[in-house]
Amino acid sequence: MNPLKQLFSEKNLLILTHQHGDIDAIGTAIVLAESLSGVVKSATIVSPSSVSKAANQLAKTLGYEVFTEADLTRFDATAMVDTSVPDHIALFDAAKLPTPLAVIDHHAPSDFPGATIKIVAQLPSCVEVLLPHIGELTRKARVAALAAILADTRQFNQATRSTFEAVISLMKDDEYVQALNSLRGGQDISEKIAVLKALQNLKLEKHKGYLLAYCKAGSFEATVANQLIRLGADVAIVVTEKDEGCRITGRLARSLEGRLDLAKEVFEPIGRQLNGSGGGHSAASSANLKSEPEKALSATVKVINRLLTASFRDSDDGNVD
Ligand SMILES: [Mn+2]
Repeated sequence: MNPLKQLFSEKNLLILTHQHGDIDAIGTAIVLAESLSGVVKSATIVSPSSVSKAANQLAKTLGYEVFTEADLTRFDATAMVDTSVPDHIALFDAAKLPTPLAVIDHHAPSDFPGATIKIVAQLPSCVEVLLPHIGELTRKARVAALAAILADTRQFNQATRSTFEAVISLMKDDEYVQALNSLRGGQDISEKIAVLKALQNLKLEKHKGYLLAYCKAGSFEATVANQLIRLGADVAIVVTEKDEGCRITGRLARSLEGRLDLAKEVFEPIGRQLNGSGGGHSAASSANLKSEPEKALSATVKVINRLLTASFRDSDDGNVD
């Protein structure tokens, strides 16, 4: 029996994602729930505070309900997916999560505390970390896994050779088409408005042929940043105001891969500098900060300017009007 099945045998399992669970987080949760069916007593997927519309849509299509709160006393085991730091689980206290606790994650650094088992690797999507640790997959699990990979690799933009190998093993029948369909129609009008309105205050800078695009958005900072990359930016930085500060998110195009690490060089230092925490991946990273959004944006842009200027010494830089 594999370690996850052994750990969770006969348990009432809480599968917890980061707050506002996205398609990769919820997709991974579904793959796990499917693979433990018949092993656990019950499996409940919880995305603290809220769940993204697209992820909720995927869950519904596959017959799963995603809860946004939970009574912890109902569970006697936890699987934490796609979450590297305890302050990304909002209303929950990491120290009070039911044990045994398995942490399944693809962030760096991943230091979620109290893990009984840690299944962590730096791969483009969280579901790719889980796949080698579970057996034969159901059709639902294959659709969920493909959707998670499509979403977190930004439709294969961040894919590696092993991503494609995983994808091939997941395609048996019409799973890929189902996964693509499940991603469509997930964006609601408020998300589209957030993207289009954010473009009104978009700023652009050029560093040796690379374009840095940044702006403030009302909401959906990750979607806005992804769209800026699609439109041609090499780096996109987007900030939104939150209750006690702001959330700032960055995305990198493949053109700068290996030359800039958003998590290590930008958002982790910014997190320390501006009373918050930052992390993620080299090409997709974010920070929650107790700081004015404008201040956070200009501090982040300054760090990136410095890094880009340092690695590409030539002139021909500056604002683009
Ligand atoms: Mn993820």
